[in-house]
Amino acid sequence: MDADMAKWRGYGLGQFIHWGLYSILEGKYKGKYYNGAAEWIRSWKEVPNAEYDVLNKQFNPATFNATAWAKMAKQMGVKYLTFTTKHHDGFCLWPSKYTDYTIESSPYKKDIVKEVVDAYTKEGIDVYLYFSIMDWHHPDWRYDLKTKEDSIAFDRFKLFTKNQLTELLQRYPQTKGLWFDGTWDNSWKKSGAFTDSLEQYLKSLVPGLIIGSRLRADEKGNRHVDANGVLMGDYEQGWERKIPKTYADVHGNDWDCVMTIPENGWGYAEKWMGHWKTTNELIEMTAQCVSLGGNFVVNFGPKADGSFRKEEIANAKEIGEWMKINSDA
Ligand code: FUL
Repeated sequence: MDADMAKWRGYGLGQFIHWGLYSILEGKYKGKYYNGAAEWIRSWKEVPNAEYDVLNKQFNPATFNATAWAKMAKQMGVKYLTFTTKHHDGFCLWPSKYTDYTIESSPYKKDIVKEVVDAYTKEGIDVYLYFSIMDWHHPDWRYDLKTKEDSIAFDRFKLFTKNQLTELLQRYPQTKGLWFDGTWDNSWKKSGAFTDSLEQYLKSLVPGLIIGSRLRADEKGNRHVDANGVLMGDYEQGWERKIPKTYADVHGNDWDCVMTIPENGWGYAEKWMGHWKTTNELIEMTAQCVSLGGNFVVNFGPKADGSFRKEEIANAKEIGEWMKINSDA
């Protein structure tokens, strides 16, 4: 709906949070550091899946306080949050009734998505749910549909996905939108008709729901446009860790850019990759995105216990001081 997109256009600054079982491993396994994004460590073949998939038994974020997270975000000046309900490893931070691999199976037990949605909404920060279509844990997930069995399994997976998304929107009706990930494999690309109908269906559940372009995988590149070059979804969701330079780059679309503070890696890692961006760099990026009509979304990767790295806390505080003087909200 127009009013919802008008609000979206005015956000300017957002916060992304990546939190899950990968946060327990901190980017390393048996003392060896994973040379990739920490949240991808399960796909590092040296971590046996059987060992990764029991990390839920250890997830018990003692110091997690959703209200404190939301207050930090408020002080930072962010207008919306995108929160990982389920990343590629398939672990759900809400008690989904469609799989056992959820927060309910952890010692923590409580519904983290609810705590986050409630706390941020209370601070007046809109909440968007990150949802990975790719699911390494689910037996019916397929990278490609090569056999009839693959197609049958993936049909079950599509239903599972639809059920989980329905569940999320019904449990958290305050949700403003969905940020999709893990849609690049052939199995999903071959499910175009399903994704089209899924998008319409989700929008019918929550009037005004905003859906990023990545739900619908395109055949060629990552701009998620249809055969006629028309953007799929409500906004362009392809700006990851790079910022458009000119108006021409953003094709006149609505868009947001999501950014890691280190060079790469979204989940918590003991040793982060590359340069840790300074507050000034993050502010310049915010200004550049806003000047090109987009929103800038800074990622945070809390530790498994729910606390933030001291560098992140400092970035958030300093950005907030700048926002207080330089933004009109
Ligand atoms: C990517 C994912 O593969 C990363 O792990 C991260 O979630 C980033 C925001 O999107 O596609």
